[in-house]
Amino acid sequence: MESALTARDRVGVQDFVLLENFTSEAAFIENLRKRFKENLIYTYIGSVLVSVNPYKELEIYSKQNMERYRGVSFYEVSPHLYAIADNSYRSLRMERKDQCILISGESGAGKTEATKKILQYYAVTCPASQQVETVKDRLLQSNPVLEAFGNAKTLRNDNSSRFGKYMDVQFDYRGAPVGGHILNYLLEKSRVVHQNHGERNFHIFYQLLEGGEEDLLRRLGLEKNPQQYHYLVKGHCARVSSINDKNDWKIVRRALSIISFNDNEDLLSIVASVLHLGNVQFAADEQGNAQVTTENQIKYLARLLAVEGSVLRDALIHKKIIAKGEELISPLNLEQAAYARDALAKAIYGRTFSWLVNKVNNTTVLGLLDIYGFEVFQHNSFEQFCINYCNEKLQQLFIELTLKSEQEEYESEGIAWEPVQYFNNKIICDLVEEKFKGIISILDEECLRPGDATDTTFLEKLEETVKNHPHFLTHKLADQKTRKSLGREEFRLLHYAGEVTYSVAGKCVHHLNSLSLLFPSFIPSTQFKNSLSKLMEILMSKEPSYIRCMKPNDAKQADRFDEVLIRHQVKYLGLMENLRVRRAGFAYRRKYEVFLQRYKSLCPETWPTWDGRPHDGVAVLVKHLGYKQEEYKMGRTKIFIRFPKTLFATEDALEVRKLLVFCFFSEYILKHC
Ligand code: AOV
Ligand code: MG
Repeated sequence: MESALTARDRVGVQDFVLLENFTSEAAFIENLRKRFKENLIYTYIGSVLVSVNPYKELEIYSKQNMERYRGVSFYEVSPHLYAIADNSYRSLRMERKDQCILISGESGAGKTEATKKILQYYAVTCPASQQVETVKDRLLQSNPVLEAFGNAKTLRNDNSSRFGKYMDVQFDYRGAPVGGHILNYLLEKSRVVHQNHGERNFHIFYQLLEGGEEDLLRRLGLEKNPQQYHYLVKGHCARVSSINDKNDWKIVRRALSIISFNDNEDLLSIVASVLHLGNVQFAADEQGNAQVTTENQIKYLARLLAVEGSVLRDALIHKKIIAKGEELISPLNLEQAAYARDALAKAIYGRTFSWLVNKVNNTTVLGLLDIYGFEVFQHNSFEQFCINYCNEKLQQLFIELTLKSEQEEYESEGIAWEPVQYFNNKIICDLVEEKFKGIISILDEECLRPGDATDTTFLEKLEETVKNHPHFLTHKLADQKTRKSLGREEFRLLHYAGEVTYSVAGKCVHHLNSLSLLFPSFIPSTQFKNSLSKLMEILMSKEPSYIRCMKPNDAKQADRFDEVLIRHQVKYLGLMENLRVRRAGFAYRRKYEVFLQRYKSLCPETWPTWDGRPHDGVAVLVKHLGYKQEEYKMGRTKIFIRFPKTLFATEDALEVRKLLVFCFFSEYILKHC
């Protein structure tokens, strides 16, 4: 039998707070590496779960394994998503407090997979009834539908979520799920009309073409081949080896019917119309005005969108301006018409997506947040800015709540609080969101200003307003050395996770104004900010659990642990900060009952049973074990142990004892059988 000591050597510790050298990043990463090698992808920092994407199927998600975690105390079983899921569920039922599970990490780290696995856990382990089965089905089946419309292949992830998702699951008094609600955030609409090299449009387009029955495609006027559609060829990779569009189509069709869409065909008509729209072409007449040259597409579009062909044609090549109460119609040039076409395609798709989410929604409370991860590309635009700001807010919430809960626990246990030094990223959030002088409010002000606002005036205004901010830099503000790395149409933010340079090109497009006429609910960035702050409010009102996902390499490969990449994520997920907060005082804490139950065999006075208060039993036990005064504290309901080595010594003693008992038994069996 392997001793506790050698096992620890091989597989590391299952909770980072038990690392002897807890301030060392190297020790942290070494522990992750050891565990990853043994396929142990989950590790705790206290109650936070750290997960490393295995990029291969592990045998840890079976129904039997789910049962192992059901109703079992957090620390009695090895770290797992299910432990977090079960713990939240139990707190929800016992303490009657709303819970939320926050899942973060970079693109491809495993957030969406984790969300799905947690939902599956609830679907299997929660009590059921006929009505509940329907709810469970809807909750589970909403996933393939939303993924088909909201996910796409990117360079980083073959199934990347291009929208943020917050999902509420409501449970009744028996703990059965009775409803759910999904909030979605900022779909990356630009993908509808453009994809970078090696990336695809949203899955649904390819699924429909690959899997759609012949007569369906005929009715929609579509050809099977994605190469026929301008909106599908920008990334030059319609086919991806890891994706089976034909099969996925079947799953999505089934899912759509389970969440009771009777009007599937209407939905697909709209999807098809986006493809047709992408194939609408223009030519310039003698005056330089755009004319539609692809009448066939207009014909299909008119039918699919149920509008007059001539009205649609006119709308694509004209703009309407309202000046002094009068409506003026003027022609568009080629470039403007192409822009209007693309804007319409994006808007149609975006609205369809919101409509879908509404349709999936029922009533509401256990929240699951799966949002896009922190992103740094070669070229970062407005969308990356919003995504990273969102992550910045989540990090702030994380630090605040971890500190808060730590402080509260010390207080409720009657133990003196020892302050912790940490980096508070509020300064960056303020830079983005402050009223009047934050980046978002300047952006909106400039973009919505009629007349002469441009990308450069936006940048100048920014420079003027936030110039001395330590987390903000532009070409003009930079020193000689850094200046070279910044373009004139860029600004750089020093996020908590690292530097990102954003391009302002195309931010202040005037088309914004014309578009908002077409679609009055067009969302300016302030609305994104407001919807985020509403989300933060929702999250603050619940008791949070955290899952921090990491990806082990950029090649999407199993068994490859790229230390540089991991170190980067440890840094920007703020894990060392988190560990420091958690280890500020005590490495280990357990309820007296649990501690006594586990170690009572090590002391003749507590073995086999202790009849008094668990608190007193533990006091007797640790005295017997020779714990020194400075090594532990007795709280109201828990014992707090300062150093891992104290606990390890106790664990080792237990191991020896188990071994002794085992030897004794085998001898007994030999003698008597
Ligand atoms: P993400 O949600 O964090 O990225 P995903 O959850 O989509 O990342 O994970 C990416 C891929 O990694 C999946 O498609 C799986 O192939 C694999 N994977 C992740 N977790 C596991 C697991 N526990 N076991 C096996 N394979 C896994 V993004 O949405 O791009 O930010 O925007
Ligand atoms: Mg995802």
